[in-house]
Amino acid sequence: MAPYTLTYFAIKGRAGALKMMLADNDQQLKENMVSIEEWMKGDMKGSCLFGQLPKFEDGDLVLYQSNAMLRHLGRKHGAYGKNDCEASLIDMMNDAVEDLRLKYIKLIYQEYETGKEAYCKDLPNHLKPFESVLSKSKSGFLVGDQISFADYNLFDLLLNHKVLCSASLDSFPTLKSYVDKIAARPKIKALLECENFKKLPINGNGKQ
Ligand code: 0HH
Repeated sequence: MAPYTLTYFAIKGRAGALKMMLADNDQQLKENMVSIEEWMKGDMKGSCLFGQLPKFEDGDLVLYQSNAMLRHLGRKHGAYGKNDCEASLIDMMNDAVEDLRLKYIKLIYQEYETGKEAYCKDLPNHLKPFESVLSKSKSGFLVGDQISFADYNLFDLLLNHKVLCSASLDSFPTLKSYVDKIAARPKIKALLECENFKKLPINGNGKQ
C-alpha cells in the first residue's frame, strides 16, 4: 500500500514539486483526483481545514498547505539540509519560490490576457536572485551539497515559466543548466515522461 495519499484536482498546480520529490525518493503516492463538479457541491471544501486542496495524508497525519507537505517530506527523506543553518537557508529559498509562485498564480488566474507581457518582461528581476545563489553553489543545488525540497519546488516553477515565457531562462545559464540537470535525474525524467503526469494541465483554467 502506498504510504502517502494526495487529494487534489486533476492538475499539476501545487502538487508538482511534491510528486517530483516523492518520485526521486522512490516513494509511491495514492492519488484521489477531485473533479470541479464534486468540489462545487461544497461538502469536501467544508471538510478541508482551510477550505482548499491539496490535502496530503501520511498514515494518521493529515496535512493541508503544499509547503508544509514539502517540508514534511523533506524532513522524512533527507531533503531538508544537514543541520539547522542549512534548514533555515532552505526555508528562505522556499519562501522565495513561494513569493514567485504567488505572482505566477495571480497572473494565470486573474490577469493572463492583460498582464502576460509585462510579467515576462519583469521575470528576469525575480529569477536573478536564484541565478546568483546557484552560481555560487558548489553542488549545483540551492543549499548545501544535496538536493532539498526547495530545489524540487524551484525546478517545478521554472518548468512552468519555460512554458509561460519560452525565453525565460535564456539569460540565466546557471538556471538553465540547473533545470537540465534536475530534469535528467532518472526518476524525475521518468515522472516527466509518464503519461499520467504529462496529461495533467499545469493550471485549472486552461492557461499556462
Ligand atoms: N496555500 C495553499 C497551499 O499552498 C493554497 C491552496 C490553493 O490555492 O496549499 N488551493 C486551490 C487549488 S490550487 C483550491 O483549493 C489552485 C488551482 C485552482 C484551480 C481549481 C480548479 C481545478 C479544476 C480541475 N481552490 C479551490 C477553492 O478555494 O475553493
